[in-house]
Amino acid sequence: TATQYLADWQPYPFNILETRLEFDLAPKGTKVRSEIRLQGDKPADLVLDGAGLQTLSLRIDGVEIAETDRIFEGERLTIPAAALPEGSFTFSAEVAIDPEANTTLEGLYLSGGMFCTQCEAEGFRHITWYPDRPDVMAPFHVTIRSEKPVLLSNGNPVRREPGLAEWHDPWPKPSYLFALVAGNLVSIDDHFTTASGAPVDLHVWVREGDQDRAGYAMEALKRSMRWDEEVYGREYDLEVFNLVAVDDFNMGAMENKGLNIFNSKLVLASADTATDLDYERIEGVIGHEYFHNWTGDRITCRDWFQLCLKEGLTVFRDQQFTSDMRSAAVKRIQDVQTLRARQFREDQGPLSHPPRPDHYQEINNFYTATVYEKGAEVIGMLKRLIGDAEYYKALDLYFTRHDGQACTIEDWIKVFEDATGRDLTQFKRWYTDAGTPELTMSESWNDGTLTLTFRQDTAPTPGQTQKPPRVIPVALGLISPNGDEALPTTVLELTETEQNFSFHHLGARPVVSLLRGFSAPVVLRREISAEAQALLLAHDTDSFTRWEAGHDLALDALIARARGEHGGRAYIDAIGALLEHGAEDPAFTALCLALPGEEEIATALSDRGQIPDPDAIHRARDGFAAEIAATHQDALARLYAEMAPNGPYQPDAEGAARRSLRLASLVLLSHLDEGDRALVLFGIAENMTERFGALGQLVAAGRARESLELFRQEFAKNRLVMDKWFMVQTHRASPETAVERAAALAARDDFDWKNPNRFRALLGGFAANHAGFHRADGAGYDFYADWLIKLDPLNPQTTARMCTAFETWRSYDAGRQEKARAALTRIAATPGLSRNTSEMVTRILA
Ligand code: BAL
Ligand code: ZN
Repeated sequence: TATQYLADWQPYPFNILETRLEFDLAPKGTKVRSEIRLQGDKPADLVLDGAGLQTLSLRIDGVEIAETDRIFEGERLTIPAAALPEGSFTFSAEVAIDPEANTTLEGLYLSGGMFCTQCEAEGFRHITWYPDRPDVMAPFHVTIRSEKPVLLSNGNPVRREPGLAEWHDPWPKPSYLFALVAGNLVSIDDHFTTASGAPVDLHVWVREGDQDRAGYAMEALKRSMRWDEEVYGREYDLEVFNLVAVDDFNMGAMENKGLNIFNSKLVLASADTATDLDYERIEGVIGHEYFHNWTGDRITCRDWFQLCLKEGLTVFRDQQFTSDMRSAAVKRIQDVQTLRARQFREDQGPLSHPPRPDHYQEINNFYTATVYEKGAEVIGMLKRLIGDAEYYKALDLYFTRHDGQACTIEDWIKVFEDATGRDLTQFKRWYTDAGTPELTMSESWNDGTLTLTFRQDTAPTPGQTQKPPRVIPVALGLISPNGDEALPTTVLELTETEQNFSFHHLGARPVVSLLRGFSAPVVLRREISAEAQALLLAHDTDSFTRWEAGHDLALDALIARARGEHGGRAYIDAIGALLEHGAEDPAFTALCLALPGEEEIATALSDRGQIPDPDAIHRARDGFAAEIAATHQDALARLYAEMAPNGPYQPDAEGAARRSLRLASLVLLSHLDEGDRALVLFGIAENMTERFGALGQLVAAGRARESLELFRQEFAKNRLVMDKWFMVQTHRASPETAVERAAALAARDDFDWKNPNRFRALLGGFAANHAGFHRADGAGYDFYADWLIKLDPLNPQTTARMCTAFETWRSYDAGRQEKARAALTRIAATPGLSRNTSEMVTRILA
């Protein structure tokens, strides 16, 4: 398979003045007519992308192109320069495509009878011949003919009559931002007036019957629009904004210009069907897609190697948005948890790559935690280094300088250099170098002076052996033994492999509160006593490092216990103090009560040079939870009762905080009462958050049979809730029974495995069942591999992404490794395996 290299990028030799598309929609035979007006400065071949198209006609300025002037090669059509007029000309094509047969969910396809599209990254070539690359931008004019009542495309509506709609998008855009929707949809409607007074019609389109679950999405959209005006000075730029919920979707959502398409799970919510986490994600992703209007659509990427230019920045913006709408402290802790669980895992394994990769085989395999979440962390570091005022100055320059362009990371860095006068050459390594730096800190104390020595090391990653030092902003503070803050947050800027910093005139030796706010995506190594951690947990002024201190105490205890040693007294004592005032900051208390997951414990053991035993880890975690609960049962029971609903359900941060503490208490108490409380809560809960939380405990306790059946009967017709039903069973089943449970669920008629949400619910839930997936006899690997092999011919994108379940396989013992390797090898050897999955499995096995 051909590898694409960043170094090979060449500008497209033509400008596109306008793209006109006409669709005659039919499930089996959709006709697409295109007219592309091009202009070139000098003679060049016209190279177009197309895949799976039935080509009916190809013309230049209305004249059919001679057979000898159509050179088809793979997914590429070349018309030699000699066959093209000089200056400007029109290329037109007529093709037929088959949306009904399109199971890949890229290009034009059908979801529940509705036509919809997904073109990022390279889906447009499945619709018609086109320069399907992000740096070729054009205004689009789209005509749709169909009997479906709702016909949508990008931009503003220009004509509507029975069976026909015409849309014009004045903003030049690349093909990946094209979208079309045609279906039996209903909308909820609202309005927004931009800061400069322009009216915008807002519509959220859903299937009949789903309207009452779309209101939250609309409110989140309006909050996003206002926020981007207030914080970034960015206004919306069309007369209408359409947002459509689709049931079959590979991604979470897509930022097509003026016509965002969403996985329905990120739109539809009501108190009795969605959890607090669902609501928070809906708000965050609605914000994310909306913010792309400027960071992605108005300014896009020159090529797909630059994906993090739009994704890292837009994730950073959606994180800021959620912090402003909810609790910044909670959001930061959650984001770091996700970063470590997904991005660190990726960056420390065979799939490690820089946020700006320099080669790939299949771009869809690079919509990764590194491009997204690490891409956002890198911007957070920049902002911390230069300060807020300079950051927004640089962003203003970015928007004015690059509006309407397709840009690179170099353009982005240059904007910051020009706005601040800094040289960011070394900082840029965060974009080009893979791997998570390890930051080791040691301390020496001498007569009132504390000297900190930092050392940074990054292990080699695939294809990159040399790891020169990076710029690392280390935010720290000092906490005196009496709990007072001896030094408020200070940012040290590390630039060398090893560096010292001294702090003088200190009374007593303080404890270093290190990496406040998680100021850089690094793995920290330091010696710190349990007493010092307890001091930080009790007194640190930074909520992240405060949480981290408790988390590290818990992790140390779990590591010891997984090795068969004793441990955990320090955490149990420290938590006792925290619980006394637990109700004052319920969300924070809940985060401190949540024990590190089994996967995280396994990673921590590997980091310390040990081979993780999934079964021992599972037992250790269970045993520790039971001990914590036994010690603190009165306090936990009191919090559980105190955090009961005090009014009707509101999906806001305050309500979510109370419910999170109620459930965190329940999780621990369930280790003592064998699920008695969970059973009661399941029966009385009036919102999905509590209900689903209780159900999870019942499954884990092996007492869920009746509750699961009640739940299924109530929600059998609600696909999103039934996804939860599948997921909770594979995720929370006991490790010994997880494979059998998953297999039984997979055999059900309502396991609609072609629907990505349902597939991810069952298989993704199963892969997250650490000890179940990594069962010693390899049954988990085999089961999972069988399903990947089955899905691949239909949906290569989702299959490839789910291969990441295997990315840690080399951390385990020889027996498990052998079985994982066999499963991976079996996938790799499958005849006709997609390029997507083939690339992933090859990299994982390498
Ligand atoms: N651009 C793909 C979906 C997203 O990141 O918003
Ligand atoms: Zn995005």
